[in-house]
Amino acid sequence: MRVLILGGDGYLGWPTALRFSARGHEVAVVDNFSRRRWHREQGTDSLTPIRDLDERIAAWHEVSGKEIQSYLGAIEDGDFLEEVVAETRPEAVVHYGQQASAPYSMASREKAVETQHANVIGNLNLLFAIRDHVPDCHLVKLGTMGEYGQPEIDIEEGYIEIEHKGRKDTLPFPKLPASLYHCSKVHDSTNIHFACRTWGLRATDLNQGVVYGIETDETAQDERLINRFDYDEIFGTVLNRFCLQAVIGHPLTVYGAGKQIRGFLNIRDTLACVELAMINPAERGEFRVFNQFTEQFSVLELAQLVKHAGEHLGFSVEVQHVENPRVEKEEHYYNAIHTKLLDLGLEPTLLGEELVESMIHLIERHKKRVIESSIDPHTRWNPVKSPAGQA
Ligand code: USQ
Repeated sequence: MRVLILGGDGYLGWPTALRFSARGHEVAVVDNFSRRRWHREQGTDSLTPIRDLDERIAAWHEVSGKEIQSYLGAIEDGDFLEEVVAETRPEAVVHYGQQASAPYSMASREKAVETQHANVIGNLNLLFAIRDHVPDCHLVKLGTMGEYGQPEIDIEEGYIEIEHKGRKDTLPFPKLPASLYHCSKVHDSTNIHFACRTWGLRATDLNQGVVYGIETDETAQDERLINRFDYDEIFGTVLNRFCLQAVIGHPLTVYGAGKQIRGFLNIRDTLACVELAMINPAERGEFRVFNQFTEQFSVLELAQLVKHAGEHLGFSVEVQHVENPRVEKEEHYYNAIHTKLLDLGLEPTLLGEELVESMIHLIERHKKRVIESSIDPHTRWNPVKSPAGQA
């Protein structure tokens, strides 16, 4: 298949490009290196020493004999993106090319605007490019479980059948996004759904949970193919952060009570899910939604797991409850349905101590690169401290 991956230099985009290339797909990637730039601006970095995209691609060619084409530019530039789509004529576009950090989007007005501009406009440009050049192409869009929030009812996969005043309909599941980043993903879903209904495009929105892990089969083949690993308060996700904190002797930063529950998945399963969606495309006119995670955990359960695994390896690990910088429910009902990817054949990689220990080993190899001042949370959802209460 001809596949175009937006955000192909990123944490998920790079290993996806390698996996698809390894499996014989014709892969082109687009990136504007914004994640690298945001790190430079805030004085942080990936734990792992990632190479430049050109160097990574050359190394992959050396290792596998396969080519990956690259395009450097911002998808917010509609003319640029249109040219890339017209030239590559993809059968599938995998869209990861977004600002994906909730804290970044809450740090200032400028960063909120930047997030929504990059995400919403980039996605809109993509919809037009697909409509005008490759209308049969399948858009596989990375969404987020955070679009739904934590309602007091079970979360369905995208749609819910509602009976209201004696009439019934199946409608998009209600949304309660948890940050201005998560809001941008809701806006994207609305726009993609509209494009499917109106222009007959085909799309799958992958509402993904929180990803953890570092390596995939392909990135492990050569040191130059290594994946990025973020652990700072802005770009690091919770389990990755806890593993790193255990290694350097930093108390695990549980925000508030720690009873917040989220869906989680291993990075290898992200790639498997995206591939399953891609090779089983949506119908023309269909806006399909999959909930993409494999297990639910509370933050505290993860902290306890990392503490056990860390202590088993000889680290002394303390779990600390820090004041929650976010406005979010700290104790809530959570049951999200996630059967559609399993029905397509997903075989989940389940989280256990062994997996955490393997992450700890990899982190240990690079621990000299840790910038410890970037770990504690400083970005507050509500710096004004008005009585807004819980999300
Ligand atoms: N948390 C802690 N301690 C930390 C970091 C986070 O207790 O040191 C808590 C947060 O308060 C939150 C939960 O862990 O309740 C998850 O936070 P996170 O930073 O791991 O993930 P989140 O901000 O929700 O965003 C991440 C990705 C985002 C993706 C989302 C999926 O950055 O791109 O969309 O996970 S989901 O969470 O399902 O919305």
